[in-house]
Amino acid sequence: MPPMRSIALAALAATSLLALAACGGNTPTPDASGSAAAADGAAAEANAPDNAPHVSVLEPVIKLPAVAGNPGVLYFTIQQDAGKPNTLAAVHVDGAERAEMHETKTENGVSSMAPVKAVEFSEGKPAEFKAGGYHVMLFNLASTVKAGKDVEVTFTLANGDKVSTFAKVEETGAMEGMMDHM
Ligand SMILES: [Cu+2]
Repeated sequence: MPPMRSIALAALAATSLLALAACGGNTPTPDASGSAAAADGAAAEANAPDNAPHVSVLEPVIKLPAVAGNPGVLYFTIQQDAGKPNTLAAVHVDGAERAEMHETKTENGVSSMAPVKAVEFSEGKPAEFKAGGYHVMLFNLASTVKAGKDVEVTFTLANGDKVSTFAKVEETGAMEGMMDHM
């Protein structure tokens, strides 16, 4: 009896479609909230161990280049109040295409600077990034990085921990700029 069978199949198919439609209508709400909650939980878990314990960054300031188009520079002090010594391995600055740690050295009255890959600091021995020593050079600054703004800076330690803060953006005097980066 083929006709009967077709009807039965059609009925079955219709039931399945209804069931699917019902599911389709119902599932998105619990699914979406469920996955959002899961994502929040995962983000919180992923972030917590990343925050470097006992490490803080003092007085971060970005100096704009005296001549537009030249690199800017980031100064700060990174310190810790407890725990094992740390190593600063990388710096990221929002709005800078590239941020490089440099060290300026003066030998026989001649200053030169070279990139450095890591700078150590420990309890009681902060690493100071300032004119004439360590500094972070900022290449290809976006137009959003301008005097008076606060720009997010993220410091990555060799162990993978991170510290984020905001640096104040300031103009650089012409002489100051020339002395820092001949
Ligand atoms: Cu430099």
